[in-house]
Amino acid sequence: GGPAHAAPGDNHVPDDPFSSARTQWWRTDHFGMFIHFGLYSAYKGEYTRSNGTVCRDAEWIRRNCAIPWNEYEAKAATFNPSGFDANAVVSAAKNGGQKYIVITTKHHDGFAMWPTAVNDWNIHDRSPFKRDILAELATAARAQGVKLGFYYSIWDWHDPDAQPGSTNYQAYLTRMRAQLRELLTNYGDIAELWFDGEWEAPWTAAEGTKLEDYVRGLSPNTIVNNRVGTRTIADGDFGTPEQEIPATPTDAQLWESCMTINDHWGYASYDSNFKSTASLTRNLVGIAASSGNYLLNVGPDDHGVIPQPEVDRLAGMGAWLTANGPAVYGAGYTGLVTRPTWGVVSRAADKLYASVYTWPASGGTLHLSATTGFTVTGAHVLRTGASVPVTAAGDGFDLKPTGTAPDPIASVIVLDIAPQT
Ligand code: JFZ
Repeated sequence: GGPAHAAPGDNHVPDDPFSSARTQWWRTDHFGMFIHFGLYSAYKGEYTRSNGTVCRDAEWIRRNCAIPWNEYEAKAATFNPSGFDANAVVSAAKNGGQKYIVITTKHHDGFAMWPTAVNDWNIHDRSPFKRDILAELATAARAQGVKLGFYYSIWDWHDPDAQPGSTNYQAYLTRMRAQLRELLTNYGDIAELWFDGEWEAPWTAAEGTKLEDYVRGLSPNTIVNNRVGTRTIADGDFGTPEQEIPATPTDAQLWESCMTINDHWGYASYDSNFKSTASLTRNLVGIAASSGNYLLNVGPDDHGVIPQPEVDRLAGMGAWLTANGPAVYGAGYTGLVTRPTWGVVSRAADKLYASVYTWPASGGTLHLSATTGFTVTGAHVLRTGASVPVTAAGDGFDLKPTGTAPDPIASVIVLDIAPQT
């Protein structure tokens, strides 16, 4: 039987993404690292024109700053990110509690970050950097138990056959498939495939259906985003809200919200508008409590090194997760309570995890409004084990924790619940 979300006539989804064995680890883990790293990183977010004016942008810099292609290609000849350390990248993810990594293999500039045999617009053929960062990442990720996924832009500004009005678009699509075959067969298991740029002609929904069939045939266990098609609910395995936390959990589709850690995806040396560890952590908790995934981006610099403020924030999140992981890993939407003003509540089986952002003053109460009947048999602070008194009150329960907040980022109270009778 076809999955409930499939459109009529849709036969390219192999099974229901919710129940598929393919997605279960992903639905449990909730948290991944996005990496935007490409030739654009070499610009450090700034292009100085010959007349001295400066144009700022990150991974879109070639287009938005109208860098002539001959200049952009010349930049490739100097691109040597020799500081790239796959083990350090994977450690940064692992220390942050991130269970998977999705790296840009080819962004809209069309520049392949691996030694593709399909064309010579790649880091191996055009730059002095002769290493294969995807192979290095795959090895390091496997060694450290982190999963690896690939971002791949369908939109390609560089390939002449991919341009609007192309009379030879199929030739580009053949090359695209050949590159995807390399990515899905040369680097071990690929956990996730994150397509992008599907909104640009000449790409069509019909091509998306064929592409999804193709990648599933090559790698049936790879989780595919909905930008493979036209982001209908039948496209791929999961939706891709960008820079947002959907207000209400959706039962219709798996989803993964990708977000920047500052204000750019790719490296921009002047962008120090980093989100705080607390707000990043609360994003993760809020997303997990709505049964979504959080793909938090880092932007390695022109040397291939993740900026230290980004590494530090991940480490802070990881420290919080070490103490409070059960509120995120394996947890999801409660289906039992409304979201309180003082924090967010997630659930795993017979436990609720109340992540408290605003700890009550001495003698104060945290009220939880129930949307359906259930009982609470006990509660305690996850980090300290301190018991928390709970009483039935009004439309739900009152929690009366004592003392000061055990955790300034989010203090987790575990409620043991009994199923409604
Ligand atoms: C795309 C890329 O253009 C961008 O450079 C970055 O890689 C990001 C993750 O994805 O940008 C988008 C894609 C979709 C939307 C907005 C920006 N959208 O749906 O609003």
